[in-house]
Amino acid sequence: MSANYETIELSTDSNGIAHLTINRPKKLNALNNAVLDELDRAFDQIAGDKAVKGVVLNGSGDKAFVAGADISELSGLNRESGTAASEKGQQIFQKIESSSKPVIAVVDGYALGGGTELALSAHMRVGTPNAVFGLPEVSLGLIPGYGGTQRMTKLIGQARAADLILTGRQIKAEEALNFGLLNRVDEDADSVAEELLKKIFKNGPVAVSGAIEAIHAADSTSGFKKESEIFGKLCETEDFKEGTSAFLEKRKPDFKGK
Ligand code: CO8
Repeated sequence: MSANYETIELSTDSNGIAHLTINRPKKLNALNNAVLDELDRAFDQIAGDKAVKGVVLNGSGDKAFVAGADISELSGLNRESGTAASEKGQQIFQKIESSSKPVIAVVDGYALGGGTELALSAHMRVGTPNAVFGLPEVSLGLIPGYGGTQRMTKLIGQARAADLILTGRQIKAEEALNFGLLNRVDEDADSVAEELLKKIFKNGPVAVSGAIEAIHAADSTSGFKKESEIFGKLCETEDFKEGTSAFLEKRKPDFKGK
């Protein structure tokens, strides 16, 4: 498999497992436009590569899976570009979710905001005991915009999703496992993910693809559209400007509620 990527790494092992690593460790693998575009390309490449039977998705370094969308790129968004950015990310994450080859996210360290949303777009999640999940967008004057409001609610239920999305609090691996957000927790999460994939590979590939398609067939598209619209609207608020500026200036935000 060719590897002409700058922000991700992609290689395939002898078991047919593609290892896709987001590789911006100095920025805790934050999702900027370059990463999103390369993720999009990588999943096209994976779909067309007969040697690949499944995917392990992770982040480089031991501190973070992905610490969210790149806040320095978010801070310039307005209503129109915010809606468009949300829709673009949603489309890429939907491509991951609808991959006919099983995708398992391995989470070691922070999976925040868009990082949690990326993990949610995988078919399963395996964490190390250091995994931390959270949807802190409200602390920036925003909401999750890459499908998190939809997928989190579907996965763990409305009450738990509201707890996470409205408070923006972080949860550790054990609570994530209890919530059903993580499938497994293990020090050697990579190996556990690989073993899960090898077990899946023993089954009929057409049945596996059909099962993935059937599992996701119940998704409603109207909720995703609403998420993008609200995300875009929030990009025009003073609270959003204050929230993102405060993060970049390393201070606490002073929200005025407008
Ligand atoms: N974006 C940009 N840069 C980031 C991000 C991020 N999300 N997270 C970390 N970084 C950078 C830091 O700015 C820092 O850079 P530098 O060294 O140049 O100052 C570097 O990564 C290391 O981070 P810290 O020094 O902050 O490391 P700490 O160990 O002190 O803290 C944390 C780690 C707690 C993870 C902290 O970095 C943090 O709070 N990060 C932000 C988490 C966050 O709020 N994520 C949500 C972002 S919003 C989002 O994801 C929206 C998704 C939907 C978008 C839809 C449409 C576009």
